Amino acid sequence: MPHLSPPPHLLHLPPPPPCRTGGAERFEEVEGHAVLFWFQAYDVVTVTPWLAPVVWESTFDPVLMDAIFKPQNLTIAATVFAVGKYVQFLKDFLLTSEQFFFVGFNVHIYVFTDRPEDVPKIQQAPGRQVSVRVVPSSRRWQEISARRMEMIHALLLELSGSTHYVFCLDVDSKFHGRWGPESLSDRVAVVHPGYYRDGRSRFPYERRPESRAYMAPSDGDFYYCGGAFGGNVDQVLVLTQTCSKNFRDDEKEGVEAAWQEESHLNRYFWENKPSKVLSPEFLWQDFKLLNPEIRIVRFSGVVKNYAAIRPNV
Ligand code: UD2
Repeated sequence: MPHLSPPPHLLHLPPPPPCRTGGAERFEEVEGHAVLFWFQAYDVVTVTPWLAPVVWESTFDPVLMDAIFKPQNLTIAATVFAVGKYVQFLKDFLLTSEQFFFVGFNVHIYVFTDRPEDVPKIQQAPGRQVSVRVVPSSRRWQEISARRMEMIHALLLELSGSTHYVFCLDVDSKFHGRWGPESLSDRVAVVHPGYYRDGRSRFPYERRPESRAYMAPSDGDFYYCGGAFGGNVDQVLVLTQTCSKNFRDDEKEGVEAAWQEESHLNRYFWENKPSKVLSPEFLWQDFKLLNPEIRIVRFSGVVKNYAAIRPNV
């Protein structure tokens, strides 16, 4: 946020109603004027029971984070799959990543697609690049979604030693706000925006014991999304190897977990706790109304017509 000097036209909003949770004042720029806003503070979890931070707006100082991490000359990879008609989402994904995703860092985006000729060329800042990897088409969306883990694993075997961190992201999404080094850690999970207010009995984990993604009713911390996860390259190598092996072993026994790799990811993070958890600011969904505790949307899934874009329904 830009530093604002004392405002000539200060709009001081009326004091907030009494509340138990408290709040904070903050200047924000609105149409060239500094406006003093009152932010209601809502109770959110900012640290897990195993002492991993949960990253929300105002739990970190972005200027300080950049000052610490930029001199380290890190390389950050991102993987994104755009198979079949999903290639149409690439342009917005790539353009908005330029604006918001690790700005000022070395960023290498790996696009996995069966339509390399349709990958848009975008202008990138120095230190940023896009590479295309050709993958087979598929007649089942479940297979595209599920096979991502093994293809990411193969890529990471190449990147280990030269790339520090990787994030694996859904393509049908856009960046809307800063996503920077505050997200870096060994194992990084994002809390699913659809379930973060629910108790674990409502989480859509795989509930059949015959699957390797099985979660018993008493198991589970958060429900994490498959559309964004990451961490240190060597840690994500282990994660993708484990999840893809479990998926394949299930498949040999005729089992497909309820939410494919997302189910296996949730099982993995139950056994191997994330060292950092990102709040749903890091993967929201455009169709959802904003809840008051979501003060910034950094990355969000676009509204899509599944029947029109998936190879099967
Ligand atoms: C959710 C998850 C997704 C995955 C899926 C279940 C979130 C926000 N999304 O998304 O990560 O776990 O459930 O498997 O957590 N894709 C293609 N071509 C296709 C179909 C899929 O490229 O024809 C890729 C693409 O990168 C897409 C991703 O797979 O973003 C996930 O597929 P989806 O977006 O159709 O799945 P969705 O919305 O149910």
